[in-house]
Order: sequence, then structure tokens, then C-alpha cells
Amino acid sequence: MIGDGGDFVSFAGRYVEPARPGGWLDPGPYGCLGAGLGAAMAARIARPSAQVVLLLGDGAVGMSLMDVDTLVRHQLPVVMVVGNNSCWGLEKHPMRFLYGYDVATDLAPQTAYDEVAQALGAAGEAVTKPEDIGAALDRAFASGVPYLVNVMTDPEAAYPRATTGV
Ligand SMILES: Cc1ncc(C[n+]2csc(CCOP(=O)(O)OP(=O)(O)O)c2C)c(N)n1
Ligand SMILES: [Mg+2]
Repeated sequence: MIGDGGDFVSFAGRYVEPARPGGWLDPGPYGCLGAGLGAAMAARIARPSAQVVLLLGDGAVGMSLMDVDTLVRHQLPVVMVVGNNSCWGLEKHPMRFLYGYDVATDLAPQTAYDEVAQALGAAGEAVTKPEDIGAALDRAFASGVPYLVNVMTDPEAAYPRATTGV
């Protein structure tokens, strides 16, 4: 389980239990967005029999989605789940908290990153309803190819943090 993103990864850290020790990798505080695709490739190669899941914020997607090309060329079946809130949530919500407004944190609404992945030779689909997530993940794991599940989420859902990390 690899996390690459902001609030989406913070939420995941709260709810996702890794199957075993050493089964979770995220960028950590001050971590570098965009490193997740590379980490997923390494995990896929290091543990060929494991399910490798890459959780991507849409901001992180903007840093490195072209690396799907490498997953495809090297036949590395990683399941990518995008938490697509159409913004840099971990910038937007702390700005609102600290300053009362936010600037330069919006991304284009509900971009079809699943179609970008398909254009690069992977598979993918978009999910807009919570009840459709499970079946989409089942299809992704059964596919045996790199597969991007593009889940639309609420831009207003801020991760409830008690500090700003500084
Ligand atoms: C290379 C890099 N640039 C900028 C940042 C600062 N940063 C931290 S979180 C974040 C936004 C993350 O947005 P997204 O991946 O969409 O996750 P969300 O918070 O929306 O769930 C940014 C720009 C960073 N960590 N790494
Ligand atoms: Mg986001």
C-alpha cells in the first residue's frame, strides 16, 4: 500500500490497515508528491505475488501520471486509486484555516485521469458513487494489468487535523 498525496493519504492512514508490517509507504510530513509511481514499480517487483495499491491524490497525479507508461511497458499490474477532489486539498483547507481564504489550489474539476491511463496503455474507470467503489476495485485487481480507478470525491471534505504540522 503506497500513498502519494495530501489529505487523501491522511484519510487512508486512518482507515486502511496494511496486511503486514512493512506494507505501508507514504511520503510522510513534508514528503515529495509524485514519488508514488516509482515506489509502486519497486513494490511490484519486490513482491510479485502481493497486491500493490497506489493511492494518489489528484495533485500527486499531476506530478507523475506519465510514469503509467513505465508500468505498462514493464507489465507491472499496480492498482491505482485516485482520490479526485479536484484540488490540492492539503493546501486549500489549511489556507482557509490559517488565512480565511485559499489561492491557487483548485485543479480542473473531475479530470478523466482514467482516460489518460488508458491512453498510455493501462486500463481504468471512473467512479462517482460510493456504492460503485467495491466492484471497481474488484475489476481492477482481477484485470492483471495496471488499472486506474478514478474516484470523484468532495472538495469540501477537509481532513480534520488539530495542527498545521509546524
Ligand atoms: C513535489 C511537491 N510539491 C509540492 C508539495 C506541497 N504539497 C503538499 S500536499 C499538496 C497538495 C496535494 O494534493 P492532492 O495530491 O490532490 O491531495 P489532496 O490533499 O487533495 O487529497 C502539495 C502541493 C509537495 N509535498 N511536494
Ligand atoms: Mg486532491
